[in-house]
Amino acid sequence: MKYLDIHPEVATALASHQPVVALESTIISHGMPYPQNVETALQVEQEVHKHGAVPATIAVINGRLKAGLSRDEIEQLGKGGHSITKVSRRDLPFIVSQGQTGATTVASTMIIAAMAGIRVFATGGIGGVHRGAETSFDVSADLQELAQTPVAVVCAGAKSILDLGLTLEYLETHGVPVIGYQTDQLPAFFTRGSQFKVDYRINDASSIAKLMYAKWAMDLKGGMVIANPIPEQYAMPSAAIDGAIEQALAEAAEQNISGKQATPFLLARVCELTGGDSLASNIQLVLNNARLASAIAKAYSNLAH
Ligand code: PSU
Ligand code: MN
Repeated sequence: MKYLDIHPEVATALASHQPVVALESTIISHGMPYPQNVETALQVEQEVHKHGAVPATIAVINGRLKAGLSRDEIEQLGKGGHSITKVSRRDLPFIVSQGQTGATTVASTMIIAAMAGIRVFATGGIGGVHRGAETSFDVSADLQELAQTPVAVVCAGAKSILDLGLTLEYLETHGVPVIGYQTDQLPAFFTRGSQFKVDYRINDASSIAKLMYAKWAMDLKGGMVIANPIPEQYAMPSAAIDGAIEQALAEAAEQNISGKQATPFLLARVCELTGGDSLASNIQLVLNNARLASAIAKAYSNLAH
């Protein structure tokens, strides 16, 4: 593909059917503060390596779609923080054609992963249907991407800055399976459960790989959500998190924050309001997702060739 650069280590792994795990970069620039964002991004890559897969952190650098970043590029995205353009599907043509740099969301990371031939992607939380979407129409492009692009997204569910019930309804409408890894409930990012059920519970990585294989062998378009609860010891008390989320939502409404600013604003406010606690939990759940994604990528690479 004309605009795509695959990092040599990633290209070698893909050519020899070795497992590769895609990682996103909006979580670096907009999801966590500096310098923990850079430390975490590097640590997540190491965790993928340790678990037998090759990491491919994805972003757009000077107009090039990158599957696999250098240390300096990760540092640049982390230091830049909110001044880095957040790039989702609709932003790609502008950023690429103008030779600019941007951090990729779940949606655009899926697009670039699929172009490169990567089928498994680990992140923290996906975007979804925002609370009040019945009037704002704010539905993350991540959900439409899951409906059309063949990548399995391993996440800790979604933060309850979103309407989790409407998010599940939207995914159902668009044919996106939501799989709970060793759980019956949809995890709510900082907490292991919620009042919502996943579609199917699967207890091991190789059965998840079989589901991926079956979906794509039937030519069903789109991806799937693999919801992996935060490890028990890092989960947060829901009262502390709910209070921070309610306050952040109220502030966003007061300040008329909307569109692509909404999610980064809410993420940053929840992080500030809960102090370092939520950041530590956030880091641990991403590492946990990287481990599961590596196991799934290994199992899938054994099936798929
Ligand atoms: N939720 C998180 N952390 C994140 C994001 C969401 O808990 O970093 C980021 C992801 O990159 C996701 C994006 O794809 O926010 C969704 O933004 P929006 O709601 O504007 O589509
Ligand atoms: Mn939105």
